[in-house]
Amino acid sequence: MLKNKIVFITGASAGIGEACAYAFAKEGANLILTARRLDRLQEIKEEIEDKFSVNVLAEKLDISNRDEVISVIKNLGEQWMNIDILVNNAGLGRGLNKLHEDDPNGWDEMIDTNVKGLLIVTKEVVKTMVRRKRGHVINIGSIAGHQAYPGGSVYCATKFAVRAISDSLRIEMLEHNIKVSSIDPGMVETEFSEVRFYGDKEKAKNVYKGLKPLSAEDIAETVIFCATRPKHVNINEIIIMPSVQATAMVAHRE
Ligand code: 8X3
Repeated sequence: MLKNKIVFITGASAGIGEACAYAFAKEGANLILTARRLDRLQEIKEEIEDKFSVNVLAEKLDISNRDEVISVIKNLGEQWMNIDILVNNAGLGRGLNKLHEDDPNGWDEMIDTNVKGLLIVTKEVVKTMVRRKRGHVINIGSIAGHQAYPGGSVYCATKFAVRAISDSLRIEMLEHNIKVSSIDPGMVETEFSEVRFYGDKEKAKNVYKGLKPLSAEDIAETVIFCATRPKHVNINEIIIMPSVQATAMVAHRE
């Protein structure tokens, strides 16, 4: 079902994005992998092309740079322009501080990437899907788009925004035969916490202490599930949590 499809993935150099790249390649899809770290993307490209007989295009892209997004998508060329599936995965958290003690620079990073970046990538890719009257947008949201928690005002706000964007877009796309899904995980062990705590590995490790979090592969599997439903079926939204986590703030640790 995914064989020879073209899948565009943001934030593909690590974590959920990278796991999605391997999962789609395993199904025979061709991949446009984008991220800021081109060296990491090149390694992933080589390994995937080695292992699976699919084509991979690696593009350096910072989705918070609007001009860069427009230019990369505009210049994809004949072979790559007919994108079937967009996985909006790139995103980050910065800090877990009370609003009145927080660094506004982190707010800019989160809003510029998680919201404005996702918007411009979606606009540019969806334009091409609307022309072809086919496509599927899969957004990686978060439990933080359903529940606010202390220290999460801006991160949660960005993920509430992603949820609103998915819901609006789904309505707009009905007449264009384009599906919109959102996958909203709880704790997934990736570089997420390390980035959130500005490289503090100890703090990051503590987030997952005493419990088994989701893996990036668990989420990639869910993305593939959404992408392989029959034409008349759409998964609007999936909230996926580790079995030992009930809400954004409540988890059982051994
Ligand atoms: C990340 C999950 O619970 O740290 O999106 O907000 S959480």
